[in-house]
Amino acid sequence: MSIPKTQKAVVFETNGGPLEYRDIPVPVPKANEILINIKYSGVCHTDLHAWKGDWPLPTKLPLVGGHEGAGVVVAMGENVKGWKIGDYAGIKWLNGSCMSCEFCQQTDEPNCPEADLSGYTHDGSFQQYATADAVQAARIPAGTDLAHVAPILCAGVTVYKALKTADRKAGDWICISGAGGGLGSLAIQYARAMGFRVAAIDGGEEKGEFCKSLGAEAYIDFTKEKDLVAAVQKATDGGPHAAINVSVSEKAIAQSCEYTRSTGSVVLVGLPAGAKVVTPVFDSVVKSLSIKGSYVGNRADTQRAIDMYTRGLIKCPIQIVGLSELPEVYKLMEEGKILGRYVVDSSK
Ligand code: 8ID
Ligand code: ZN
Ligand code: ZN
Repeated sequence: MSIPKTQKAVVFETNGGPLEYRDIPVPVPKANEILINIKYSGVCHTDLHAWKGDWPLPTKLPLVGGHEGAGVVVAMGENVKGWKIGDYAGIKWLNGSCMSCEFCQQTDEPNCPEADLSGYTHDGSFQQYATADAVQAARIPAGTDLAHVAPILCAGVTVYKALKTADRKAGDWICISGAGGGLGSLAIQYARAMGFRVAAIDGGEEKGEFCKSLGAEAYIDFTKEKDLVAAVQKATDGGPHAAINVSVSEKAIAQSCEYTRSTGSVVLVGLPAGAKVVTPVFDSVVKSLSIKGSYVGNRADTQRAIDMYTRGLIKCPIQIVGLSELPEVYKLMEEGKILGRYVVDSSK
C-alpha cells in the first residue's frame, strides 16, 4: 500500500483562529503507534470547545482536531502487536496513556495524568492519515460501515459509560438533557437498549420528533416550558432516577439537580465553558443525590459500545459532508441546529 507524503487536513494555528483546509505532511507512526487512513470522522462538540479554547487545559498549536475517526490501518511502528495492515481501526479521544500509573493500572486510563488526547494534545482525525497508540486505538470489526460507526468512538462510548455511571436498574426513568444532539441522540438509544425509560430535553419541535423517533417516551422543550423542573417531574412520575447532562448549559445542570428524584444520580458529561454545578447543599443532602462526573470510557467500554452498535441496537443518525466543510459544521453546532451528528468524509 503506498502512503503519500502529504495529505489534506483542517488545521488551526490559534484558538478561535481560521480553520484552514490545506496540505500537511502525513505523520510517521512512532514505535508504539499505528497509522490509520481516516475515511470518516464524527464532529463532536468537544472539537468546537478545543478550537475556541474553552477549557483550562491548553491545546497543542497548531492543531488538527477530531477524535471520532474511523479508517483502515496502513502502517505501524516496530513495537506494535495485535494489529495488521488492512484492519479497521478508530481514533478516539484517549489517544494514549502511560499504562503504569494508579489509574491506568485499574483501567481508568482516561484519568491518567499523562493522557494524550486526540484532536487536543495529539493531532486528531480531521486529516486523511492519523496516528494512534496501538494499545488504545479502537478495534472496529471488518465490514462495518465506517461513516456510521464513527460517532460511536466518542459519543457512543461516552454515553454508554455515563449510563453505567448512573448505576440504575432496568425500568428506571433516565432524563437526558441535550437529547437531540450528538451524544444525546445516542444516549436515548443506549438507555433504551439497557432497559431504561427515557425522557428527553432539548429545544424545538423538530428535535422533539427526532428524540421520540429514537425511543424517548417523553419530550420536554426547554425553550417553551416555563417550569421545566415541574414538567420533567410530571413526565417521569415524580422525577427521573437519573439525569444524564449532555447539553452545553450550566443552567440545565442546575435544573437536573432539582428535578432528579430522591436517591437518584446526576451525571455530568457536557462541559460548558467556565460552568459550575450550583445546587443547594440542603436539597442534595436531604434527597441523597449522587452527583458524579463521567469522562469518555475505557477500552472495554469502547468495545462494548461498538458491539452494541454492530449488533444493530444503536443507529447513528448522521449527515455526511466533506472535511473541507468543517467550519460550516462548527457554525451549525454553535447555533444548536444539528440533529444527531455530522460526519466528515476525508476524501472531500
Ligand atoms: O467524556 C465526556 N464527558 C464528554 C465526551 C464527549 C463530549 C463530554 N462531551 C461534551 C462536549 O464537549 C459538549 O460539552 O458533551 C457536550 C455535548 O456534546 P455533543 O453532543 O457533541 O454536542 P451537540 O451535538 O452540540 O449537542 C448539544 C445539545 O444540547 C442542547 C442543544 O440544543 C444540542 O442539541 N442544549 C443546549 I446547547 N442547551 C440546552 C438546555 N438548556 C440543551 N438541551 C436542553 N436544555
Ligand atoms: Zn467527543
Ligand atoms: Zn497513566
